[in-house]
Amino acid sequence: MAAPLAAAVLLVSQAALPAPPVAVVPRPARIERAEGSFVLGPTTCLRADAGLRRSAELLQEELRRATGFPFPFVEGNPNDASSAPAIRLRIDRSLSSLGSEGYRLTVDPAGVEVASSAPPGIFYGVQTLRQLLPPELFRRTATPGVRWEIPAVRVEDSPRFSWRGSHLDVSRHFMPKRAVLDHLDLMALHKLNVFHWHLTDDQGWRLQIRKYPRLAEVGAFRCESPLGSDREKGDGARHGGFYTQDDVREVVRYAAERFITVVPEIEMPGHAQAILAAYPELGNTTAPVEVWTRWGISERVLNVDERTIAFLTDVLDEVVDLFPAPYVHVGGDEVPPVEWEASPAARARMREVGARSAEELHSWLNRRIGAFLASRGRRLVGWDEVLEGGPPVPGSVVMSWRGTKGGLEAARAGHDVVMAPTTHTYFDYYQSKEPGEPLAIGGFVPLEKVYAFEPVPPELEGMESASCVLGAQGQLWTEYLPTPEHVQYMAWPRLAALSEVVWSPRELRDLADFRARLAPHLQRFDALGVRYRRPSSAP
Ligand code: TNX
Repeated sequence: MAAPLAAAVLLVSQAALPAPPVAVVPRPARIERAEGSFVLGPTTCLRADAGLRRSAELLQEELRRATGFPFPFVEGNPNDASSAPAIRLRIDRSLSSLGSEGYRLTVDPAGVEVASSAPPGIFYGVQTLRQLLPPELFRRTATPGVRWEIPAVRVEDSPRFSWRGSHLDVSRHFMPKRAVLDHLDLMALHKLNVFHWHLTDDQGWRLQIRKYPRLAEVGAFRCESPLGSDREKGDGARHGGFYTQDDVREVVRYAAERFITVVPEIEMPGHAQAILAAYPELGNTTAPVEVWTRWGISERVLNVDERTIAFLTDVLDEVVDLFPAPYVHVGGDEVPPVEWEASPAARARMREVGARSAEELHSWLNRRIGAFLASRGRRLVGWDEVLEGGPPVPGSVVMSWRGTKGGLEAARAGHDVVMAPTTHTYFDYYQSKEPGEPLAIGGFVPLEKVYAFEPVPPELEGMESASCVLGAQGQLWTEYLPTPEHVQYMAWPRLAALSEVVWSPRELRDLADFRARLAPHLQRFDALGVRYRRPSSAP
């Protein structure tokens, strides 16, 4: 694009102005500054190829809101060089070497072009573009007096990993749908593409299931929660909530518009006390059971009768109907063997299936469920315990949370792996040792530690099995995160650091550079009203 004369003149007159900062998070693989800038104005229009309409509309809505300019769509051949200044979104098959998520973004004084071989790349190019604009872009009304200047750049970018995840536990504390949608928006801004939705646990079942209405009616509410860090005392306050199937469909569609896959987690056979409160016949004993009012690991687990397996597959049938993702997470972590070892029925089941221990029985259950999911065209995802007691169903994905050891072992055995170790990716852990930090579950995962995380273990470097590491994700367990604001405080900016770990080339990772970009990035959070934690040592 050649600079029209007017723009060139403007360039000269701008020479004295400080250049707008270029601070994109996650850091693009290649970004070069060029001379000058493009300034949005009342005549700027939008051009988008067919098939990019929704991405173009999302951009249009935001630009209109923030600038007050109309940004009309101009149809027609996107290659025809019209004189109107434009932001152009264009499919360009010649960029296929960047992959479907890669893009090229060119800003020069005549306009903006986002090009990619596929729609996801266009979306990510737009995310970069948003961050090249002044932070007032992220306000909900127009800010008078802002100069909507975009520095001239040429960006070529594509992600390092395909699984760039954010996990959110909505069981320990229910998060309203609004908060989930807000979280998806923030994920999109950081080019994160997998939302791992932890929907069920001992303390609450959050998903309407038509065949088993008591799961939501009974399982979604508990009579109280633990009081602060006190293990004995309760707060006496009823807590709960669930998502209707219509809510879920909305969230899934909202995510899909932002190229985010929603992976639901339905925990079994442990972390299932809320199921037992609703349907006690699925348990191992007749002892009364309620939706749990304490944190920790409950010994109450599901039994492994055929009737229970039928219940689970019925539930999963509704789940696969709601979630088009190729993956379903079935938990599998922290299953105390106490009840199975004491239960004559469970012991008989062990003999019947040839399991020599509770661990092997659990592995047998995983394979049954994994085979069922495969029959529905889905892959099982499980926490790294699924490696114990026997091999998981081929095609399973292992989520390595107790360090990266399980992930390493799984990758060596040829399973795909997502790294989610407590050491670097548990964002329910403390992020600072400063006094006044709100109560957290424990641990210490400061921003720098997240930033330093390397998803590929050194043992796999240069090996073929390194490609089994699909990526990594940050965990937001909510025992001590009672509100959406508190979730944001724990998530940001640590999740921004993680976005760089999973998106940017490894050799470009540079903490000082990240910190320098974080300062302007936090202004975006300020404009959005995100309740992030301001890093103490940030400039
Ligand atoms: C361990 S990670 C759990 C969760 C807790 C979390 C708290 C995992 C698979 N299980 O149930 O919420 O620690 O940090």
